[in-house]
Amino acid sequence: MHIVILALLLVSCGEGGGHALPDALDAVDTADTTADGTDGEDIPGEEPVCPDHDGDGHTSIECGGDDCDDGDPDVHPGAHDGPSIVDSSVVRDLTGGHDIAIDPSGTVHVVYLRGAGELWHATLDSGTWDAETIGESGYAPSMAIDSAGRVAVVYTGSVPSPGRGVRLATNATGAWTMGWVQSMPLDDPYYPEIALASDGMPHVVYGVTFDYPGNLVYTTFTSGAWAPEYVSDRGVVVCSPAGIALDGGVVHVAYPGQDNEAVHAVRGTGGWTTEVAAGGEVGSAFVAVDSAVHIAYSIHSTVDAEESLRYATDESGSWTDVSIDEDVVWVDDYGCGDRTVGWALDASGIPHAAFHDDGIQALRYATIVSGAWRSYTIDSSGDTGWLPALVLAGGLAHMLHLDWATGDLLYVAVTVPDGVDDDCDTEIDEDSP
Ligand SMILES: [Ca+2]
Ligand SMILES: [Ca+2]
Ligand SMILES: [Ca+2]
Repeated sequence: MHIVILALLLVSCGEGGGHALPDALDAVDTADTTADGTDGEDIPGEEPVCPDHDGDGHTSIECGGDDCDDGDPDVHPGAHDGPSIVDSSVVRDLTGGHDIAIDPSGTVHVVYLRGAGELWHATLDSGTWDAETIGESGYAPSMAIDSAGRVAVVYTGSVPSPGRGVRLATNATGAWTMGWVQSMPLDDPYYPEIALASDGMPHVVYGVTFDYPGNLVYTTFTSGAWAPEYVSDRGVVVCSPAGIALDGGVVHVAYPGQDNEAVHAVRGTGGWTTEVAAGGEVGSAFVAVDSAVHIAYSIHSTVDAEESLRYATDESGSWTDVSIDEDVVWVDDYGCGDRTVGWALDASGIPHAAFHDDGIQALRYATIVSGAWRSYTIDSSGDTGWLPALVLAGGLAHMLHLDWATGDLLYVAVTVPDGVDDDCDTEIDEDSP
């Protein structure tokens, strides 16, 4: 009698109407678990001895297997743990000086120099870079995009045309227009960095004079004119890059001060106030802001320096600092005033850094994973990682960097470490892509 019932069940399954068995049961129950002399058959209602519910080929730890998450097929021994490269391309050959930003629709924008310093703008469209010339020459561009998708680029103007000084190019009207932020002869402006307020208003910081100590100028466009003012009386290391970030209407700037410290300056209603965020032979400093201030700074030295990239924050109520990557040999060697760290905060307030490691001539990427900094080698294909720029969007860290050996401008996007131990070795997000 039971033979008849079994036959009816098998027919029922075979006719495929209403009796679907779990795929995991089909895939993994390869043993003769029913002691009926047949391996791997589908037995309705019978669970295999040790299931692989997510079908990744690994049975769960609970029944003696090694899958630490049997509900996620991407988690199992041997899985890649850490960021993964999801996109990469050569933007352009033979460039120098560049920046990256992402508009509200998620389109990646880059700006870069070609030839004798002609400025170009390109967007990434289905794996292809659509490039256009901005129509002017300059160097050291910094780019920002506002909530309406309008692109603004500040750069140092070229001599003899358009002349020395800080320029602003914007496509806000649909075509590129250029104008002076600061022309000579007020000192000698150079290496501007830009941040845009949510209303599109540009806020720019740049260095002036080549005499030590130089100084730092902040300006914004109010009442129809640029209104430059000195950020501080602490001076600034000659031709060192500074960073700017906005927190609502409050402007934050970080820079290396005249005593080689990392300085944090805030523009409140009463003007500028400055404080020392961290000491050391600081060569460059970059700032990002949420409810706290987050500064990345490089340690400049004439010899290879350990801990040449550090992080300072006032998150705890007072300034603390820590090494971002204790293995990095050198991040600070490209030349006068060039960007040494790509620096951004994600929506959770976690900082992310892109930088060049001269020890291995590679682009490195670092972020805080489970409370500690972790670094990854992203591109060691040539002498890569120079002039790193970084922006976060869509769960990815998008980076732009230069291969010094070939002159190629390179773009790469990686997944942000997810805090999951994907390979079940109890260490979290430890692998480079
Ligand atoms: Ca499994
Ligand atoms: Ca799994
Ligand atoms: Ca792991």
